[in-house]
Amino acid sequence: MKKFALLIAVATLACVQGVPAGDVTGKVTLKGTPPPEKPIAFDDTCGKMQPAVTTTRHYVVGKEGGLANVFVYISKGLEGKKFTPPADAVEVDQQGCNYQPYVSGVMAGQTVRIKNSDPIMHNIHALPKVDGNTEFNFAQPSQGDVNDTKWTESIKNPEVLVKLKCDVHPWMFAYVGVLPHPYFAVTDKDGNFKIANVPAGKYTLTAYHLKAHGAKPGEAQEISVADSPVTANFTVEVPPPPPQ
Ligand SMILES: [Cu+2]
Repeated sequence: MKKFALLIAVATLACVQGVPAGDVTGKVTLKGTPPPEKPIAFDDTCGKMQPAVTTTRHYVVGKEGGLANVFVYISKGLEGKKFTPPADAVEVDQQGCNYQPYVSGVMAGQTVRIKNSDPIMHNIHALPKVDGNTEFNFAQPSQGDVNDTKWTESIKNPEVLVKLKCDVHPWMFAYVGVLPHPYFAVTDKDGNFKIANVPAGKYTLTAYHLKAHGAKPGEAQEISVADSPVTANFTVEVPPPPPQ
């Protein structure tokens, strides 16, 4: 009898561990020539800090046209499934009078740790648009200030992307994608992304770039994940300039 119970336990464990899943990887390539980035008109204090970011980051293009800062996520196919937010925080740091990273992603309910690494005052002003997410605005006057609670108190619902800005320095912006599941990624400097361990199934995968897509939903493609890696590449076009 004991042996039988053990066999059931082993079989159950094997099933849990054996849920088929695959990594989804790919590259987002920019087609077309983006407008030149604008130099940031720093004030005296920030200019003296030799900031790492000195221009706008509208189109950050790397090797072979790879487009950085694209938010890639499963937009359909996970409805009705429940996921637990990761316990670790995603950090948004104020560093050299800019936000790092520029684009990031979290699960709804996950902490965004807001930090100030600069020896001057910044403030974080979140401007969500989705119902149930509320605006917040608070100052971090000193180097080393950290806040783990403002985000989780205010941003409870999925939203792609929540805009953050600093009211002290009008060039400072960051964007955070919020999803009801953990299957998303932001492209690196060469446009590559990897979404690990996606459960087997059929999904819509969307790639959204703030400047290229604006109010549009982004590029979408259907993917089918089984027990092996899936490749999904995207091409994003620079939109035509607005009529003069
Ligand atoms: Cu600031």
